[in-house]
Amino acid sequence: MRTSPNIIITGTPGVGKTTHCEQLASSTGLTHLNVNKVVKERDCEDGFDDELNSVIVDEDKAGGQIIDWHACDMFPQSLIDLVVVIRCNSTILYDRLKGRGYSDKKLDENMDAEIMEVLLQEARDSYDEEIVVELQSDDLDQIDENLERIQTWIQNWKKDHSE
Ligand code: DAT
Repeated sequence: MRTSPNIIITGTPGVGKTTHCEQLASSTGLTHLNVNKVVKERDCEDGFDDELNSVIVDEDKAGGQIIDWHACDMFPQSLIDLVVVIRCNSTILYDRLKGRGYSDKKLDENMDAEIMEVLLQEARDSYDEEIVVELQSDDLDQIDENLERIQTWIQNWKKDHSE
């Protein structure tokens, strides 16, 4: 039985996943699991799903992982309490990705993914609709609003799951 929730923060590259996860980890004490880093460190492109799930299951049996990745369908529903899909206005996202030095091809792919709501659809296909929320991250005020909402959700989850 988890005493802290496991939360996925997903969305197209550049929407603000890591920014949200880092701030949430510091304000709530939950663990920021940057899957990009895990994948690189463990070189686990093969047998990927098993490796990743074992990280979540083993590293902290009490839960409390904030999973930061641009995909979400490999984590079983039984391990996940909330899926946050971060969204971004496409003009703003274009500037952010351009600023990262993405190639035109990579830019086009990611812009298409955001406009076509690929990650939102993946989340809705993979998890119960009541645990999937979509939050906008175009400006700094929206980050603050989102963080407040997620923090309140975490507090309520802990209250509901104590005793
Ligand atoms: P991701 O982890 O989804 O790839 P990120 O957190 O690294 O995205 O953010 C990409 C860049 O955009 C980074 O320079 C921070 C900035 N950013 C993210 N969300 C923002 C927001 N709501 N307002 C302003 N800047 C934001």
